[in-house]
Amino acid sequence: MPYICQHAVDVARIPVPLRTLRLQLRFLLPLLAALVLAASVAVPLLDRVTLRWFSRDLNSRGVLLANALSESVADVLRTGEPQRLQGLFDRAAQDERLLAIGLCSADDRLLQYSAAFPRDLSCGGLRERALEDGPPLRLPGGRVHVGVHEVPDAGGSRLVLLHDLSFVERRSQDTRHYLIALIAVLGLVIALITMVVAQISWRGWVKGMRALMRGEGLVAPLSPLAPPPEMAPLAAELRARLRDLEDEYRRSQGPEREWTADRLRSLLRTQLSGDQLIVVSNREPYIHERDGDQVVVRRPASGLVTAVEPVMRACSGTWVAHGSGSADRDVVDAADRVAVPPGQDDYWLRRIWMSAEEEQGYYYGFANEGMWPLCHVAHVRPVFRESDWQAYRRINQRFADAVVAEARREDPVVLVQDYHFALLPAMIREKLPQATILTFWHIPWPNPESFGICPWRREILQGMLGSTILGFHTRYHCKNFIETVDRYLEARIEHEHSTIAYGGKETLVESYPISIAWPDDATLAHWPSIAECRARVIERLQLPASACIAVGVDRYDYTKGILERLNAVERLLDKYPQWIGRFVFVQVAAPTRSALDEYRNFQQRVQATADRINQTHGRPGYLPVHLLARHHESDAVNELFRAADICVVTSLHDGMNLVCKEFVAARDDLQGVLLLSRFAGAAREMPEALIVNPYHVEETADALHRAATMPAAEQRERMASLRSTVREFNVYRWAGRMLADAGRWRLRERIEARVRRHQQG
Ligand code: ADQ
Repeated sequence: MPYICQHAVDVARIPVPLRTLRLQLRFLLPLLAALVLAASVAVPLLDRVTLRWFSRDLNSRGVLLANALSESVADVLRTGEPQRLQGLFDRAAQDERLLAIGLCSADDRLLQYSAAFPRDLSCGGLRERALEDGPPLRLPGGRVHVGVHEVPDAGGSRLVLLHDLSFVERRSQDTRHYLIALIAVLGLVIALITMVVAQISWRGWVKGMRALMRGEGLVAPLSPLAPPPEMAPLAAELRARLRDLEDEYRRSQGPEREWTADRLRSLLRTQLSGDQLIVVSNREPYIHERDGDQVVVRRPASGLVTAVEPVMRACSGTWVAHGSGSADRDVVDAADRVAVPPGQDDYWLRRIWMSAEEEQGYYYGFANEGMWPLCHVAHVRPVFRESDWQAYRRINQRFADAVVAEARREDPVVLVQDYHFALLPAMIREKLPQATILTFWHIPWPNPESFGICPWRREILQGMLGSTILGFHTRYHCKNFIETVDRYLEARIEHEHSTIAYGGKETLVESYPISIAWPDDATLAHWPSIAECRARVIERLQLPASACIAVGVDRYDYTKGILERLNAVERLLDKYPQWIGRFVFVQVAAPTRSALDEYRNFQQRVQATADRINQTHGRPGYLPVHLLARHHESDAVNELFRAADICVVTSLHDGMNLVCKEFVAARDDLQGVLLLSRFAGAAREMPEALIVNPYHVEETADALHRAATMPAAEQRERMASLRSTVREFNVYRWAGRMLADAGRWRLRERIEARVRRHQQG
């Protein structure tokens, strides 16, 4: 996350006093500007008001003077000797403010005036100016106020008083100085108060921010460390930002660098260093079987084991699983453990025992007659028996106890695998509240309506929500799960971040598309050539030399669409008879859950269909369908993939499907065509395959024909693209992304715990 680090460094580099000053300047500069503005408006206003006041004052004085002189003026006018007024006018003009005085007749003749009266002023002009109440008169000596006052009882004659306004200017200047000084002092006081308040609130803010950055109150909105109310919006914002960054980081963990076993190991060293890893699955990765007096080790045919085994080998730890082999008890130590893979001893396998009755209820009953058809839309009704449910709970508890017993510390990383252990996460969480529990659901998750028919739907959801991280193959399965929780539990869901808060704990629901380990150079060096593989398969199965070979490799399960693909093969031979004698379909079907009626019936139907096709279209030396209903070693499966022209994956519903990825990995010659069901999770990652609806026999038959006739160049183009996808989106990436998310989660929880300790201490 270079972006945040860079940002944090920039801020931190600015010294604290400088930062405070910068903040205060942000307050002070606008304040200063406001004060200057106030002064520039107030001073001229003040000038105008002062002038008006003094004008009014001078007018009143003028009226008083006119009244006082009225008798003398009337007397003088009566005698017709206006020069007698000269002495009176000169005395009156000695007043400091009165500049000059004059007497105008009713017809605007200047009758008498004091010495300083400007001679160029006319009585009419002065009267009009006084009437208009205009601005002061500007004379060479300065501004002058003109007052014209009628003298009572003097035949309409008027006294003209010219007042010197320089004293007004002097006073107004004084007032201006006082005002500016006042504004400046006021500004200083406000600035001072602002600085003090800013200082105090900055410190408080910084303290609050530091607390938030330490995680106090950020951790969870309901935690006792919740931030003070004023910080709450900021905390929420920060929390959201952190989540966004986490999401961004998660997304950025994409295609940039190839995931390898080494990279996964280094991730474990850096992000989960010293942490204990425990895997829980029903199926064990190695089965010890008795064969006469010998003990042989077998690898089960399971997508889950195929995916998790490389992770375990990369990071050691303990794998807890059901000990199902006939010699399993003979090889374990006193703690029911055996080191595997045999001869390499990379990790421990801890075996859990169960009686046949318990296995019947937990595994065959609830898991495979209940959960499996419930989660797969394959039109097989789930069966829910109370006794199966009780066995399922009991066995989940037994596995939980084993995990607790295997835990060397209180916070191991536990990888819970699949639908056999829906209750396990909450059971582990109860005993090891600090454990990081990653549950991966290898099969699809249905929509809420379909899941709603399960009588123990709430218990199952509650059990799964004991997980820290809950993984599915696709976003679509995540969405279905979140909607199911929304429908049946009172939980707080954050769709944006794909989290569910339930019972005070949060679960991240995320998609992690599973894959295979991409073959390394050493593995490739041991593979026989394509031609050799083809020759061996042709020889072993007695196929025509020029046969077009299509293969299917599956567990013998009704969800895999084996019946549908046989129907499509039959239709191909009917519709395109040119293929009879040349097109061969080889189905490898590993027996699975044969104790269940549904499976036995299905396997019989498949066998009958294969027989029918062979009877209808077979010839001496040619069988269109080869049904090999037995387990094959991985080398044999690989040989078949390399010999084939077409690989057919027609699952009716599949979480992911690894067979299609194994086929692609096997074809380093860039030849071969993949036919892939649109109902397999893998279809979302592999659009270069021929995508089919397996329920549509005609469409699938046509796709087989198209695959069989596809030009080599087109095959190369499609295969090259498929190979680059599978190579990049390999199993180490699947595990790496999940474990990296777990690492980040643990880091977050450690910080929370530290903050809590810090608060309590
Ligand atoms: P499965 O339903 O077991 O897995 P899948 O993903 O196809 O299905 O894996 C089957 C594995 O078994 C492959 O590795 C295949 O090579 C191997 N296999 C099949 N038939 C075999 C045979 N006859 N002999 C030997 N090996 C055989 C579940 C989900 C899938 C999901 C995986 C992994 O149902 O959707 O892809 O888990 O999450």
